[in-house]
Amino acid sequence: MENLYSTSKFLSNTDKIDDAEIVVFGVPFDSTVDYLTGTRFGPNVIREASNFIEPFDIDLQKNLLEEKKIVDIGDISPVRGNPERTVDRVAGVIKEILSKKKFPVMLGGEHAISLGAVKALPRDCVIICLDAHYDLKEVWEGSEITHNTWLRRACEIIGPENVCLVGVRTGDEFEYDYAKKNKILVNPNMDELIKFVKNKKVYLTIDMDAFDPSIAPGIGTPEPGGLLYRETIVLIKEILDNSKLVGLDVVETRPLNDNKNTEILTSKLIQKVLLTYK
Ligand SMILES: [Mn+2]
Repeated sequence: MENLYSTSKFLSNTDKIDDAEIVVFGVPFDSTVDYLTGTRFGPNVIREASNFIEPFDIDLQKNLLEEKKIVDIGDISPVRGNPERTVDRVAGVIKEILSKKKFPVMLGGEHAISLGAVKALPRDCVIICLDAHYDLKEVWEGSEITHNTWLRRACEIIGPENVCLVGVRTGDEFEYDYAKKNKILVNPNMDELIKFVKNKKVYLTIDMDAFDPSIAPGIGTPEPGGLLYRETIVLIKEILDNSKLVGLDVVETRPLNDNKNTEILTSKLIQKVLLTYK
């Protein structure tokens, strides 16, 4: 692994990559610095929150630390102001984790980093993206790789027909038209979703703004009318029961001074996925 440094750890029970089934790492990257961002602080607040959550899951009656071996290898140092190189670093690390037949969990960071995962995935993979936004803009503020454009770039790599968006409720007319014209599956019902993932390899990317801002206020771009926790868990369980999950990222969480609900929700969600995937 390249240039990784360690801060606090995500819930883990080994320090050795070779012993682990699940490899967690952070990417403290955001491209713009203004009051709306701060997702570069995401990985560490997610890690801290993970240590406040019981590893025993009452619904599933399983303890994550008894079920799976988890290592946290620290953060990839992002290349500030250079999303292309940051994405390539992400791709390199995820490729290495997948080549060791392990399950990558990436903590963001802004959503652009997920393009690195897409670059590293086997080509027979589909992507499920939970997001309030399409992220399908052609360019954004002169840049081709941003949190608003990364899924457009991903579609150019894996094909729009292999992309499913869940939780989308805002975008411009060009994104709307692109999704429609290219037959991207947007906000499917449960039958359509199961058909889409059935017996496929799936990569799951969760932008925390997919959730309603009332339960996840610590994100960059709040949008009313989002997903709630329990309905999302039902949906994710259906995805995992019907497919082979190959990796996960959770992005766009940023700390607020007076509210830790978002990082707690983020950590809980990751633990739920790690306990549920086959
Ligand atoms: Mn997004």
